[in-house]
Amino acid sequence: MDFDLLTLFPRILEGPVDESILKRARERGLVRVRVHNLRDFTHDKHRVVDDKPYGGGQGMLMKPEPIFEAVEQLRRAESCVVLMSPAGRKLTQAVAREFAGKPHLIIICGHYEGVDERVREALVNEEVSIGDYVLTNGALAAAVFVDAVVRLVPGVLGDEQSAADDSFAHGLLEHPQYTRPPEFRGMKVPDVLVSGNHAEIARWQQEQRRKRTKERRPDLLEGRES
Ligand code: JF5
Repeated sequence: MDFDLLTLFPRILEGPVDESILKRARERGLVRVRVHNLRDFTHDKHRVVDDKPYGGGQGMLMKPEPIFEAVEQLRRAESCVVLMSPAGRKLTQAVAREFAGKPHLIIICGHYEGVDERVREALVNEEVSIGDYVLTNGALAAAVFVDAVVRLVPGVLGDEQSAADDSFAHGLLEHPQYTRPPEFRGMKVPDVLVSGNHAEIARWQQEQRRKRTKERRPDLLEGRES
């Protein structure tokens, strides 16, 4: 799977892209990620990427020309052009799964007060929000989006089970987990987990997932049977 990220702040994306699971996925040839500085798609002496909004109002908008130039250079027949913006579809695990099936994503990171509307009208296929809060910089939102999508690409996680088994795969929160030592500062690992009774353990974990979800995220239980 192939990602092209368009941003005014490429260094914000270089850290996440060059570390950990994403780094390994790239080294294994499972994903390709290129980060582009939108300033490199300007032609004027001062490499201007923003301008004042028509009709007044405070703040600056991203100019359409560098974004159009970049997308037109990078786009292929199978590309999906995504704009990171608080006005987009809310990112959920289901949305991440949907995007993990696409061969090429071109991701535009919004900055300033937003982008010229003609970018949306003529270039953008999907607008994605990572949540209802304000960021100054769409590159941070893009890093989150790419992370959520990449880990769902087949082969990226060492153990294929890790993606299948984790939170939201069941539609529930994860059960409590413990590692050694069996007692730490007077706090003990629940007896059932050290019992060796695997049927009993599985039942306990399922019950914990249900309880924890009911208490903390009842919204996740709406419209589901168990
Ligand atoms: C941004 C104008 C975009 O991309 C985001 C965002 C996504 N979810 N929540 C926030 O913010 C960056 C800033 C200004 C457009």
